Amino acid sequence: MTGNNGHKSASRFDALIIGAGFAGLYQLHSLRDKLGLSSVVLEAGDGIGGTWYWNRYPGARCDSESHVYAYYFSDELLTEWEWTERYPAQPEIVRYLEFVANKLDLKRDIRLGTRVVSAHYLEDENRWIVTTEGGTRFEATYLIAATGCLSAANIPAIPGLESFDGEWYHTGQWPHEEVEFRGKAVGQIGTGSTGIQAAPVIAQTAKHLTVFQRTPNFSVPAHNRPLSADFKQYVRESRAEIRKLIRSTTNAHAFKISDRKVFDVSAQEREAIYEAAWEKGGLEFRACFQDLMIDKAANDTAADFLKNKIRKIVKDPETAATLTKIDHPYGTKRPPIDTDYFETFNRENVSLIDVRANPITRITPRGIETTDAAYEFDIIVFATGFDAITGPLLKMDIRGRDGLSIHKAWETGPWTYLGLQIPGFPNLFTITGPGSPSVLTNMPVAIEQHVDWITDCIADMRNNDLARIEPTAAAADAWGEYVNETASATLMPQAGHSWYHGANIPGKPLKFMPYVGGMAHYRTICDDAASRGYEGFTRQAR
Ligand code: NA7
Repeated sequence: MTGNNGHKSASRFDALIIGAGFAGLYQLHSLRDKLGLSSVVLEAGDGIGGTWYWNRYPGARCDSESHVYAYYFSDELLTEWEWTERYPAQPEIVRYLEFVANKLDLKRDIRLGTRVVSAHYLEDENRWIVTTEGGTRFEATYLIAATGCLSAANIPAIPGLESFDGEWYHTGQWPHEEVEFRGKAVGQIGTGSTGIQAAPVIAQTAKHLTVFQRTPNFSVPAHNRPLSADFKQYVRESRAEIRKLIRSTTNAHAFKISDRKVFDVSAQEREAIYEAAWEKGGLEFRACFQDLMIDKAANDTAADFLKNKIRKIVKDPETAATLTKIDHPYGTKRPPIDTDYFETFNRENVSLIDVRANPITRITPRGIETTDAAYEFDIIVFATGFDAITGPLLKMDIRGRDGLSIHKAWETGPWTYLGLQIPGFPNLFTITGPGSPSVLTNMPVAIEQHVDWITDCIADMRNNDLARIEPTAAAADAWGEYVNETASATLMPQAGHSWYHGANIPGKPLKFMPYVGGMAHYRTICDDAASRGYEGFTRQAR
């Protein structure tokens, strides 16, 4: 870390990384320990963990299975860590990341409690100037946004929230102190993956839980359980095969999507396949058939199966009807997995309100009003999701060449090449950015692939004495069209309210953001671009 005059400077680095989650930690290790660059991570939270630092709501747990929700770049990390449950709970994930950070001695280069508010590129100096909320200034040649896809909380602008006399929390900004639900009337808005995890846990202690549902959701049981000694041994011994598998599958999980098609089997066989997948539990349900995401009639068979399950579980027919009025094909919104979500509606202390039929009109000092009723609460829980994928980047004042702001560049939606870089923003890299598979995958695999690509890219530039890289506008245009076409070839666009295309945020430009073509294929595309001399990018010496 040397300044202009050769003296060490506290604020000038080769690389600045924003965010200390899975992505930022591995990026720091890669740039600092593999390339020897002076690098620092700026992290808004007072601890590491990124998404998992903030999402500590009741029931918070990852939907990826624990043995694949881990870094696979290091055998040492893999052999020294042991997960305890089939799906890792939030505290265990944070413990895992602490273990990694300590093992790799990362903390000395992480500045906690340091929220980045702006990042401006100075062309003459080929340098990014980054400013924090506290007014501290950092400078670097490379800027890497490891800001996550689901880190900008969406608190809907419901009139009157400020007048509410009780406590209220967004699940993605959950307090570190215990929230006491015992004896309390709780209102929960939202029934996405988060709401589906939180409701059963809150219901266990609350006096009464009222769930406000706008869009009903499919959900498959998680069947979480402690991992057996045999399974732990299998994971330890088979890490090479597991690594190979998760790097070869569409969604970067340890399961392959079946080759068979829905109507290649009899109705009876199909039912048996769905039943077995339901019993097994987890995200693998969508891998039962290869055409579930492209053929509506095929998808309907899965949707019907899952709706029938809800009707069997939920005793009150009216509640069951509200839960099964699902308006999108299965899997076109992120399919949640659950522990006793539908069973929770059989409890005496839980009720379900259909806010599609009777929307929420305002929040009052005492609770929530809809068009037809008023409800009183001690606590309101917003499980209302995120300004996903682009939100964390747009929250910062990022300006590239000639002062071009990211807001302007993305006026009609995100514009990137490979989800890795943005035209006009030299040396800025976005880990799991829009246009990459990101949220459609088991994230650590997508993160490792991006970090490795970025690290190789920077190494190659330095070896060739190149100062800057950015994609061409033509490459970004073509990539955007391809991402869009790929999504349009599936049923994905049929989910009207999905955050995948920004529809959950009023005024957000509608554009399908993640690349649906699969992680393995995407990896090849990125590798090919690099091996063809960074095709689609412009690289300059000065
Ligand atoms: P999601 O999946 O965006 O879910 C948010 C939920 O909140 C969803 O049911 C929304 O209904 C509901 N919502 C949002 N705003 C409102 C208002 N104003 N009124 C009523 N209901 C509202 O976020 P999650 O946190 O559950 O999950 C995000 C991802 O984290 C998840 O997919 C995993 O990848 C991990 P809507 O569906 O928009 O009608």
